[in-house]
Amino acid sequence: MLNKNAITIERHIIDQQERHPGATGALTRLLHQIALSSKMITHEVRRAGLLDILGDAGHTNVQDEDVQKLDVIADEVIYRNLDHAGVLCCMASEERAKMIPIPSQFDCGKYTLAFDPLDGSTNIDANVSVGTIFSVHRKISPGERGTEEDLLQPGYKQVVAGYVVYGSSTIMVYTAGHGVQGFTLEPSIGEFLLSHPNIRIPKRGKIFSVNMGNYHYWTKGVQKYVDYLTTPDKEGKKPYTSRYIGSMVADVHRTLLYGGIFMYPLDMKDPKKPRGKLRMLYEAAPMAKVIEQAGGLATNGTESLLEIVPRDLHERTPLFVGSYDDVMEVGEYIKKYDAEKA
Ligand code: AHM
Ligand code: MG
Repeated sequence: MLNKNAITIERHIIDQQERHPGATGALTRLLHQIALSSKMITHEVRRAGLLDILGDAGHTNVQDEDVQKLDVIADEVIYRNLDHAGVLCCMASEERAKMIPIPSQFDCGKYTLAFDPLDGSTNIDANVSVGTIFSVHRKISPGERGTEEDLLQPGYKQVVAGYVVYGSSTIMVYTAGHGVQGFTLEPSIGEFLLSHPNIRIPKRGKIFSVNMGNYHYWTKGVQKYVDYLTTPDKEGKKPYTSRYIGSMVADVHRTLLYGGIFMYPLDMKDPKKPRGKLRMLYEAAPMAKVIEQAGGLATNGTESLLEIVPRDLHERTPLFVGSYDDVMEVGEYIKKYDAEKA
């Protein structure tokens, strides 16, 4: 039996809408459709070990049917749940090179959606947590249909941002600009229930999260910072411990709950072409919005991730997100050691 105090995501979203008397309900509908998509993706992810689902796109299963990769399935689920809802004017997905228009037979709405349907999907064969990331902006271009201009807006203008972790349970975390709420999927009734109200990230943490295999490709500032985190202090104590799943949604979710820092720094392997890995629009910006709404900080090492205006849909960026003090501190190392190269 459901506790009478349990708050479903539907009720929570409607309560929020009622606080804004002029609201049309479009955002409510959009969040409903995202929650619905994540329930459907949960269903697919939970079957990931089964023969028909696993394997690369383009392969065939035992019945000689085409096998689709889970990230392709997740992309299709989100697209199909939102193309006809009348709330979006266009979409962008990690899975698709170009902007996704709303088909001409459907009405356009006043929002855009950028999403990573299944982040960390290279881990899926090992049963490691994966996630969906989403970012919503308000349409700014004058015409009826959406354009890239509507998607290429800075992160601070996001109306809604969030993610879903498909882990030991499915958790959806989102912000609509008034704090961060987390909902856990109760599988027996298929409802997301408010399990983490008003999440606040600790001001400083004790965990750092980064792919240490890339150490030699980082800038000096990042190397010095990680050296500092891993070197015992004068009393022989090592204040930080390391955790790296390699699935950003899971790594950021842990960072949000426990504090600390998650980083994907600039890669200097080819010094002429330094590059970040994570994508601004549907990976970095929404995570930055969630972290900052919870009281943390998100930068590219030198500037706020939320201030950056992406120039193309799949632009990449270095990323440092987490507890306010920890992200400030890495910024000080970068300023001190890398400034002359910037
Ligand atoms: P993807 O969008 O292709 O799944 O790549 C993004 C993922 C993130 O989830 C994760 O933080 C990162 O790539 C891991 O990269 P690496 O294996 O280089 O550490
Ligand atoms: Mg991704």
